[in-house]
Amino acid sequence: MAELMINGDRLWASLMEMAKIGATPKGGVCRLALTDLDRDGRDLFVKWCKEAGCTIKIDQMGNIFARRPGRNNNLAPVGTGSHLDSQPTGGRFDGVYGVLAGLEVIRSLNDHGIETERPVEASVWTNEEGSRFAPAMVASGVYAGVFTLDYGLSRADADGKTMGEELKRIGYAGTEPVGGRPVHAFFETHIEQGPILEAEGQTIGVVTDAQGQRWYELVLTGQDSHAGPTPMPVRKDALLGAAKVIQLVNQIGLAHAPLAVSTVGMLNVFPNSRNVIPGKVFLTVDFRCPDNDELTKMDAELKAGVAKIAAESRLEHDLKQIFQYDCVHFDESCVAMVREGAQRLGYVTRNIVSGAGHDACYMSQVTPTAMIFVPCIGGISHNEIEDAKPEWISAGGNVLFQAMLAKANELPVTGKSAESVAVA
Ligand code: HGY
Ligand code: MN
Ligand code: MN
Repeated sequence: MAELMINGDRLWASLMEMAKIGATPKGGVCRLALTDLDRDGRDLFVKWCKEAGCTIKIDQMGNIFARRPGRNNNLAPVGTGSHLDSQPTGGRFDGVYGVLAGLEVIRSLNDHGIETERPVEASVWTNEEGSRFAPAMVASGVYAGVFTLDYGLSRADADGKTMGEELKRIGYAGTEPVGGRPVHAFFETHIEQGPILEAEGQTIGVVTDAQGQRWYELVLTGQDSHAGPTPMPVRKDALLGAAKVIQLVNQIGLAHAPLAVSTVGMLNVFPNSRNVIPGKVFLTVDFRCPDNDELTKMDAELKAGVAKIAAESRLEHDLKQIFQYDCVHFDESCVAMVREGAQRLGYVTRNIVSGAGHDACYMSQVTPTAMIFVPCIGGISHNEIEDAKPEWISAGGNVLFQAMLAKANELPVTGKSAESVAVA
């Protein structure tokens, strides 16, 4: 039987259409979570899904579920999806590729006139990036029961606006409960956001695992004073202390090479005036490693190192861990389904560990989950120049189609407790 394929040109065209929303000068996008531009992207996705015959449900964290009915709508659905929110200097593929690949599967099921046993759902997860509102993946985290709904809705941006207020403002404060319903399996398609697949000439990355993460916020407090008359020995220079912490964070990453990575991504200096010794600095730390024990050691080294630097520089310090999840091992039967589909379609394939976090990381806590990676140009992402080849985008969509179809036609295991769910 000729393998069923998606319409890659249509998927590419949808990606380019969505990329017009929040387009930035260097060819990227800026659609920060719950801004008007995020709303516009959501509205376009919902419009396309309705045109494809889906019903739409939105939960209290603003997660969107576009459902294509199956033969038996009492069965748990097969889900796929990712995010539409972007980094401030984000690209046209991060997140949105997984959202629109899910829509393309639904469009292709329609084209091929296929009725699946189970319903199929394409989803959009709120605030995956953790850029405007920290932490990352907070809405899929609420869905997975890792965060409470109150915690999620109370996340505030730098201006003190909360996710709850912004969801209401853009019209995506849904009424559906967040999570707590069976999902038969979940797949997320994503660009690798790193250099391996392209460098090795691979088309599909079969994602077996995702590395663990720890995010910290540090406030160093010294004393603002005049840059002229204040003698060097008596200064309490918070920015000098921060410079030493930035060096420490880099050294910790290097000390746990080759797998660990460490980043200081944000630095706010107060009062940030050229002739005032900075009295306060806020900075963020991002640790990642595919080994939980290494992350624990890095955590201890950070805490000890920051305390030493603060004492030596006569600074107060407030170091908080704001986000953490352990390494993720994806469901082996779903991973095998991705691998077999890719090989059946003749794609060059390799196993890979995800360096980035994804909503699939939290979904793996509530349902069998796997991810499909495709290369991106130069391995660059979280950058306006992020790019991919149309043939890669089509390949990932075809592998997703195979996996979703297989899972959507799986009948309940006989004898298993009734899996039927009340159709809300
Ligand atoms: O930080 C991450 O890995 C993702 O982009 N939120
Ligand atoms: Mn992403
Ligand atoms: Mn991202």
